[in-house]
Amino acid sequence: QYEALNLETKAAVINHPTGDYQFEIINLGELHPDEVVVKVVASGICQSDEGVRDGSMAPLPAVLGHEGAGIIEKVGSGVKDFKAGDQVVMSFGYCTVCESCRTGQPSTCDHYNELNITGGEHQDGTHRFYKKDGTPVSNFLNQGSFSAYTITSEASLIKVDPNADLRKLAPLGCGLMTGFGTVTSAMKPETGSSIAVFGTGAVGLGAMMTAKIEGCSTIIAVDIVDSRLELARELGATHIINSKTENVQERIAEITNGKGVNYSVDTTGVSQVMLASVQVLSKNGVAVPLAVTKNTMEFNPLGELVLGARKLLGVNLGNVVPQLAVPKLVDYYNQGKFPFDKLIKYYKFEDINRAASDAVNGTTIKPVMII
Ligand code: CXF
Ligand code: ZN
Repeated sequence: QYEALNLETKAAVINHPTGDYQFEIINLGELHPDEVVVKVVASGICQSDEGVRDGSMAPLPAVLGHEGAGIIEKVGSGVKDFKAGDQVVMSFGYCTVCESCRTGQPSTCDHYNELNITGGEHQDGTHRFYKKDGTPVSNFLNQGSFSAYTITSEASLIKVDPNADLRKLAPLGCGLMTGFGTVTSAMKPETGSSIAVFGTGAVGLGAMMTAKIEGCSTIIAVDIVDSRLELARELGATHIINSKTENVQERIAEITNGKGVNYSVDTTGVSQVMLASVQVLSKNGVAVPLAVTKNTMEFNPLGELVLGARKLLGVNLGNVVPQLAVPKLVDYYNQGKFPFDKLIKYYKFEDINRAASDAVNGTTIKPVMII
């Protein structure tokens, strides 16, 4: 029915819950009118790729990866703003026509889940990837960037400079953008505000670099690894707290003259830490829990939220329009204000299993694979 591509690709496939990435040659499906084929140049690994390796979101077998960048190989018949040869960063997918999409809030698109979370099956039942025996293979966040070639839709593409270094820009489409947007779109801090960031991964550090740009004057990094806290300080934290050796509540009270922080972000997903991120808030403070976790946060709303008029805010992917956010991050990077390259360590695609375990145990903040 649609355009057959007859294109095969080398992909890192998850076949079994929490199993290793296994390299396989698989086929690309048909190209729908709003879609493009991207020759993937590089892909970051995001913690949520690791979180869904158990098949809890995209059903297995799956090609994960959702921080890809590459070169457009071919465009579908309905693609308007891109052509073969364009350099692109990829982000999440959205329908472009629902009310959320039309009002600049694509991360709450009516079709967000079916486009991004549940494996990328089209409404007509077709898939982006197939095994040689015809078994459909899921993608994740409309990308499946752990593959030499992938199919995505026009809405997931952000055009970047033809001379840009795609290996560096690849990770901008998820974690860093989430940290950035959480501050600029959801918190919108007044100049001179205070913010505490729990966890110094790409999301947390992205939030801290952005808090500095936005004029927050107290930026508190909380983690359990001293070397990461030092990096946080280098990237904008005015105070660092090692929660293994220090009492976080007491230290934050001390730093804020007993008031608490105006804003907090949790990127750890650890129950007590998520709770602490609410408890350190000032009156009218805003906490944003960002981790992809199954853990719960249990608290008494009267004590923690009502008295004090605090807010707990859900923010998906920074509540941004990726086509606006990513170019802004590139500009900030070029101005030296968002030095996210300090988080990156490059790996060969063949070393994806090592790169993923380095991300999970924290030895690498942002692994980027050269595909
Ligand atoms: C996540 C947010 C929750 C659903 C999956 C994707 N964001 C980035 O990794
Ligand atoms: Zn992600």
